[in-house]
Amino acid sequence: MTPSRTPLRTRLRTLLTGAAATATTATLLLAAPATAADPPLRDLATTKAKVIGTAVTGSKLTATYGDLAGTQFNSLTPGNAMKWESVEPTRGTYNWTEADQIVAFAQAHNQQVRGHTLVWHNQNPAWLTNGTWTPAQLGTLLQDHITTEVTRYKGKLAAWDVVNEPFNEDGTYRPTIWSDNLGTDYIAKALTWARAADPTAKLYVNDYNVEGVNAKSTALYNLVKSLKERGIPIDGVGLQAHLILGQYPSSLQQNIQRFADLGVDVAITELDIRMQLPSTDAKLTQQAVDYKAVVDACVAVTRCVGVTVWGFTDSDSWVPDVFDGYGAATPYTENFTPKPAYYAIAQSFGGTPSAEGCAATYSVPSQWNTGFTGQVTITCSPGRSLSSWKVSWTYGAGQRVTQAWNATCAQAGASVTCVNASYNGTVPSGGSVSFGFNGTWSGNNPVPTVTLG
Ligand code: 9MR
Repeated sequence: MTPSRTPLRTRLRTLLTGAAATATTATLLLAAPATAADPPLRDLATTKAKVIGTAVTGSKLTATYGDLAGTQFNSLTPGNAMKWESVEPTRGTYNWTEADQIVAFAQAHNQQVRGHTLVWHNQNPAWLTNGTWTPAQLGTLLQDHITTEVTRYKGKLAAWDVVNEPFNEDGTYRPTIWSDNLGTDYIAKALTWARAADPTAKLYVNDYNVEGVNAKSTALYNLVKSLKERGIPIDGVGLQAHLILGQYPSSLQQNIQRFADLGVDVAITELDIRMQLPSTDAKLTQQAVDYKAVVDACVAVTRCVGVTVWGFTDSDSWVPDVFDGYGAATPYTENFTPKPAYYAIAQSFGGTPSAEGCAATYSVPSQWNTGFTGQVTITCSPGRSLSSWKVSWTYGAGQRVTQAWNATCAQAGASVTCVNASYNGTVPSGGSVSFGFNGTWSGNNPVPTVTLG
């Protein structure tokens, strides 16, 4: 079949059937988002016995943000909602609204929840940090806080980040309101109180810059070792993984393995990989390599339970607020387009790499008694491109392609295969290419599933 202009007869029919045709196209485009991997990340992760999680903001869990959070991930971490300043802004007055909302959303979507976080030096309520307390009073306040919050969600959470960020970079204990007043054994106490309030939640110590083997991660290792020797309840370590483009810690898998060998689980709890803005195709490609390396390391170690990204879209990331000129750290753009990093995660969990980041959609712009005009659009995400393409589908109701333009199509039985013309094989990063065809139908004209590859 040779490329040609749309015949006059077809154009007239397009005009005549315009309203119905527009509706058909709109429906098809809505029903067939060109941007999601198939299957979703959570299904892929499950095949590797891992969880894929994201930090979320409760108020955003509607529309596209809610759809993606619910369908792509099987674990949620409240980004801020369970922190002490959020749940007890005034002494004795609790606000569980956002935390409850996130837990309810997770239950409705068959997701785990990681509680975050019970003991930290940040995001404590002003009444606590500005108060004057004896060590004994602080101990009681902390015990009450842990007991109240853990009891509220007893049996509902998979895990708690009980203690957050206890170490300095050199592996010494960070001076905080807790270590200064209660000594470093506040960690053992916090874990013991959490276990008493919910015997089923896995209890973690969580920190950043502990992804590779270094002084800080060795301090965490020694802490866990001594807690276990003392019989203090400790189930896992959280490696936050707030990384910088191109600075993947090459000893990550070895580090995960040494904690596993100690007898605790490991979770990547806050993964993001920031870059200097603006993002470019080259940076997004490097970011995908880095994301894949992190997820691969988790997949390689049985006791690594999974990976949580710290916000799944760039519009919900802490990075631009804190690192001037940096951003684009998550797997989705601000407009919810999956980035190469998204497809890299999918690939780590066993997704197919072919044409990843590009997708084809089939629509029927016009249709009349025995004929129709079809259109296929191939779209690539930012950072992904094609230099040639082949699209195929199988008709389910006896349709036949009679003529195509901007592609060379062949039909054998019900199977149609179309390849690019000499002049339109390139689908640019973030761009699209379309081709059209005329066909015949009778009875009905269902939309086939289209494969790009
Ligand atoms: O994502 C959180 C952001 O909205 C808050 O402003 C910030 C305040 O400290 O905390 C962010 O989350 C942090 C997490 O709780 C612990 N590890 C570092 C995260 C990024 O700062």
